[in-house]
Amino acid sequence: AQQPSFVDKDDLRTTFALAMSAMYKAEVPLYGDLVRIVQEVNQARSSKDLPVEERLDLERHGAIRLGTPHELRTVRRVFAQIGLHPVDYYDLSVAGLPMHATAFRPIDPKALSKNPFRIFTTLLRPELLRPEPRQLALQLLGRRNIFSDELVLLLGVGEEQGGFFPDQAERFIAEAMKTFKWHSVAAATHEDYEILAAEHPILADITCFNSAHINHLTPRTLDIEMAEARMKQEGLAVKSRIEGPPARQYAILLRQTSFLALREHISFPVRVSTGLVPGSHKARFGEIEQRGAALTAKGRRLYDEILSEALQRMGSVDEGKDHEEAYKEVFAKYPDDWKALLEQGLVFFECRCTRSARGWTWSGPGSAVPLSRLLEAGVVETVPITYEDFLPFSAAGIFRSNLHSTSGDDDAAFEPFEDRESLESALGSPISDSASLYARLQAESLAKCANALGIDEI
Ligand code: OOG
Ligand code: NI
Repeated sequence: AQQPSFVDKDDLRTTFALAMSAMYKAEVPLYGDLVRIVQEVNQARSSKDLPVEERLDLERHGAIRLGTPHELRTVRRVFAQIGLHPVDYYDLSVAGLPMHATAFRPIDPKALSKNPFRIFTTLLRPELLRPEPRQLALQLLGRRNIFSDELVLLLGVGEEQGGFFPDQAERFIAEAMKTFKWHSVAAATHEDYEILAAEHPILADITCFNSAHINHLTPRTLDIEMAEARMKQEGLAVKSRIEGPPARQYAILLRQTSFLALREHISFPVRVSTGLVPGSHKARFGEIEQRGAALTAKGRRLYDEILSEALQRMGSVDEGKDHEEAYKEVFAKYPDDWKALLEQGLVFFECRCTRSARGWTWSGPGSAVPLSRLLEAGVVETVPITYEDFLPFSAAGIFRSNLHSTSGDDDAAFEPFEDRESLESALGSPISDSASLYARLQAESLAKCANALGIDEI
């Protein structure tokens, strides 16, 4: 008989995402409503510009928050089994959050096209906390174990074998879900919870439970404005604004919004007896996203410049409609036609030969042909490379909308600084750079076209 072979990692990622989606819908019924709204909006929009195999009913990302280097390293190993790898470093301390992050995502284009599901993963930075809450946080984190014995065992087996056989894969997914599920009984007393929440609401979320509960999942919408309007119509409490670039002709980067985290009933253990006391906690929400072209370093610099100017301008006008108008007005400076984006080197693109490439020969001097000439001749076309990553400012906006603090953002008790090395050392592996990944895709597509056209270089 034929040996059963390993389950494909991309397929396993889809199984994982589906399991997570089912679990989250069961845990947070409102999230099921959000998915339905997004599906209705996507159906209402013509889908003519969608690649054929694109599966819109699959979530595009989720997020978890971890407490210790050991947790992050183990999660990295779990995610590697479903084809997810750390890409890009996000410093959230600039936004007053005592944490930094990476995004686990598929890296190669084939894997991305099969299923681009990713998980934004933050790690607590205890060194940014004041000594007392820090000590309490570390004490709570030190005594918790968010991985089942079975999961750790399977992980070792999967790593040694180089994959999972179908029955192992099934157990692996079931055990992994335990790490990310919600616990309605806290692992800390109410007093400890309050101390940590007073230091930072996110700190209580990270340290007071015996799991790294998934805090949101995010389907992709074809029309974020329409989806936002429908969410409001149905009475969902929607975040005050859509993060990222305003609506444009040519979508760039990432736009996102969400319904706000729900206040949920939680029981807290009592120190001196075996009883429980009631309380509540806010962590979980539902988000939607719309993605556009990845930007080059130059394009990103321009985006960041305009973003900070737009935010400043927005801050100087009254809340409400004018607010968004001011934001949009500043962003009007960002070129919004494909030719300009391309010519100014602001976007990453994939080069493809057209049908006219057949039989075409280069009659000019030399054998390196500028892209512009090939575009003029109609033998190649350029298509945007989709941005697969996150935006630190938008992420901070999502975080902030879910913390009840009404104050500004500068009330943090620490000086912000980046610390990529310590995140990499916690991971036990280097973090890839998204810009190099996009640049490589672009270069490979150019080389392939040059080859097909019989020229040395484009
Ligand atoms: C993560 C927030 C960041 C996004 O889409 O930018 C994020 C969190 O709340 O833990 O998911
Ligand atoms: Ni998100």
